[in-house]
This record gives sequence, structure tokens and C-alpha cells, in this order.
Amino acid sequence: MSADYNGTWDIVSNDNFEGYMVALGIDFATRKIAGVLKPQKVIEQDGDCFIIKTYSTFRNYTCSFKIGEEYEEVTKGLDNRKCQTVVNWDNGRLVCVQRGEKKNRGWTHWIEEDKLHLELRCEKQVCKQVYKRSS
Ligand code: ECB
Repeated sequence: MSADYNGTWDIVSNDNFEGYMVALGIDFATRKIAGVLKPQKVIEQDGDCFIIKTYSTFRNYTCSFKIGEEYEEVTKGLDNRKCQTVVNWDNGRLVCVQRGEKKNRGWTHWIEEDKLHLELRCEKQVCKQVYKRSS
């Protein structure tokens, strides 16, 4: 089962982003800046093809993928690592596995009551973000 993620989404909560960044080896000064950002997601979905843009006043990040097709992701401007990344559907959830140097790395998106949820995982750390539709 798939779902429609199209839209512009503004962050409303961001739990344990600090732990996630520590797990990724992000330096102290960068974490202090990144930790107070209010990122926005712009998601363009055409069936199984996605472009997810994450915007902030500090840095932006874009990834694009097709469901089930593994690709090499370079997390440029984030932790600058290479991952073998694949995203699959799981009952309307988008489940991403980022295989590489870091164990247990990936993320999951889902929509619940018109809120966009995102769980970001790295090693033993889980960051939980919630976004609302932008007005
Ligand atoms: C791009 C906004 C945040 C910029 C933070 C800058 C430096 C911190 C460095 C690394 C922290 C690791 C991740 C940053 C958090 C969010 C960016 C995108 C996370 C992500 O992988 O989102 C997925 C799922 O929506 C699509 O790329």
C-alpha cells in the first residue's frame, strides 16, 4: 500500500536530534547550530518516484529515489558519508535503509492525522520529528 506525501511541511517537534547527530559524528559547533533549526520538507511524489528537499537557514539537503531501487547516497552537507540507500513501502510508510559505515542507519516516514512523521535512526539513537502542512 502506498500513500501521498506531496506537499510542504513545517517542523513542529524534534526529539533527540542531538543524539542522532552525535551518533553521526557531527562536531559540537555544528550541532549547536543545527539543533535550533526549524527545517521544512518539500516532497514531490510521482507514484514510486520521490524528491525530498529539506530546507533550513543553515543548509539544505535533497535526495531523490525510486521505491525499491538501491542507489549511492552522498549525505553532502550533513555527515558527508556514502551510503547504499534503498527505500521501500511498508503499509504506506516509507522505510529507508542507509547501508554504510554506520550501523542501523535509516529513516521511516509516515502520515497520521495530516501530520508527517519522521524517525531518523543511527546506531542506538532515534530522532523523532513531526511536521505539519505549511499554510
Ligand atoms: C538540512 C537541514 C539540517 C541541516 C543540519 C546541518 C548539519 C548537521 C549534520 C548532520 C545531521 C544529520 C542530518 C540532518 C537532519 C536532517 C536532514 C535530512 C535528514 C534526512 O535524511 O531526511 C530524509 C527523510 O526526509 C530525506 O533526505
